[in-house]
Amino acid sequence: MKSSFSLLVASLLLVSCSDNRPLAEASFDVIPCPQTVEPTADGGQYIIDKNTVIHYSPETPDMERNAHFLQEYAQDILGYEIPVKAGLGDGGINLQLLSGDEASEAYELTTSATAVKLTATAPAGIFYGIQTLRKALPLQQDVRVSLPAVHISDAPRFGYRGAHLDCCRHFWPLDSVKTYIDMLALHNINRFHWHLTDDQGWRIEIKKYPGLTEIGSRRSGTMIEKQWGSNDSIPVEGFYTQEEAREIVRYAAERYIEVIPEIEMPGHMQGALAAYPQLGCTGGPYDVLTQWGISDDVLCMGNPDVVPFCKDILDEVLDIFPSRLIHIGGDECPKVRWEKCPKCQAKIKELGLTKDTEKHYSGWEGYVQYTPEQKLQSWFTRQIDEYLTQKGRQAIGWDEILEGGVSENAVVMSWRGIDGGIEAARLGHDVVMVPTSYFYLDYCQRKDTSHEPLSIGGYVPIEKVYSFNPLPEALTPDEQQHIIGVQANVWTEYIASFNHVQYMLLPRAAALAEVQWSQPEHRDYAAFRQRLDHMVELYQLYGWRVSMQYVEEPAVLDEP
Ligand code: TNX
Repeated sequence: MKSSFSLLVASLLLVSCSDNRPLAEASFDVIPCPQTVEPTADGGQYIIDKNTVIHYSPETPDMERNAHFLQEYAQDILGYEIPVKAGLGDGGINLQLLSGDEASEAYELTTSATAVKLTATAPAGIFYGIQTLRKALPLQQDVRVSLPAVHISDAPRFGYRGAHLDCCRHFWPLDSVKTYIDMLALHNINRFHWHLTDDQGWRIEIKKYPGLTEIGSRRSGTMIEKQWGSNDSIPVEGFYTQEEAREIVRYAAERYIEVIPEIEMPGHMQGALAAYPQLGCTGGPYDVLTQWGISDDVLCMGNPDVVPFCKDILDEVLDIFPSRLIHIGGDECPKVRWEKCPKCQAKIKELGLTKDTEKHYSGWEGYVQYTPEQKLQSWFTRQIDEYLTQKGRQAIGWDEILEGGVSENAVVMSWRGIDGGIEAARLGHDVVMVPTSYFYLDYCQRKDTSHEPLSIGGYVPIEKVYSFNPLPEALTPDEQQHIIGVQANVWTEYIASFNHVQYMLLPRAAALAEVQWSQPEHRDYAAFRQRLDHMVELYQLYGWRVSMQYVEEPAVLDEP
């Protein structure tokens, strides 16, 4: 009797330790493609089953959080919980922080019959290794998972891997911004460029100037589709309190994403002018714009209160955002008011600004002689640049900041093609490449737009995003060192729902991720296309909207 009882206990124990669920295969054909994935000699694959534990070491908050991210991803994908334990183990999944370069984003991942070993010298590297594991898992619930025996050694190609979101033309609540950050994290993106101020809405609380949000964050309506002069009369409002912005900074940092705030100056400022009309050349009154496009009304350069106003705003911004780079806009600043404004003209005289005799790069217009007004903008930007430098930060601006002479320390974001980036790199400035024709994700994905949501126009299918070469051949290898990375922008004039944001981002973000992360020798659209199916299924698992252009209307690209 006794022995049959112990037999029963023993067999019950056995049942509880063995896991008879079906076995599904993982695949390391993930996006972005890692640097090297080599099969290991012993051929022993690792099986994730109910005995698997996630171990982590050392017991730092970052590593504990990383372990829980992996647990959460596995739960989402496989439908069961893998326990997490502090301290390394002999077997199971081990997340191990090694001593070494704490700024490195590299990781190594080795699987064997008894263990999965993920090592890095910084928690960020562990996080990217976890993303790779996550994307390798089969999208099947309640299965054991067989991980192929491999050694992966991986690191990003570029240090700046960005994505931008315009929260001014349409306002996105905090939860949507967090989901956006979740989407970036899945793509190993590490910079979130948060476009917070514009003509159509000021979206960040500045305590010294409450009018910026009390008045500047509200517009009375929005033009209907592309009918200029129309107004749907539906009020649009919303802003982030400083506390909420800090919450986003924290949320992003936990995912190894730095938030780079953008405060536009001296143009795209009509939201601010609506509240503080004395800072414009005409004195107003100004409304928060209800139309898209570029306002002629910009900050008055002859008004001595303008630079202190901008510095005060930046003081509060710096307090919220710890990023080294602070985006100060600088784009699309018409000069028509300055040309007529007595105060601006007096300033030009005082500064002795004259039209240049030489020709310089000037965006869409090619090479032109800089005007005194362009130099006036440059005089303004220089002061802001110096101020940020004094505070231990660095200004980044759109490529218009080159016009009239770029200030000493600024980083240039090249959006009007890559020429601004080339020019800036030659001048010794760091550059982020964001050319419209590859990375403006507000542009349409299909040629046949009959079933597409209304968009600003353009044509940027996923194949085009994928085809970008970030290092122009026109630059010498030394100059190429100044290209610190690549970014995509999501401007939201014609994007009024967060589902639509997702649709514009996905799956083009997958192509972006390979441009940013993967080595050029691995860039092969056909192979990427194979990897993409799994990625899209993962998007769908999370309930994110995806464009099917890549299946339904594959693009044939013209020769570059
Ligand atoms: C240009 S990119 C702009 C934005 C618009 C965008 C629309 C840039 C620096 N300025 O204000 O939203 O085009 O694609």
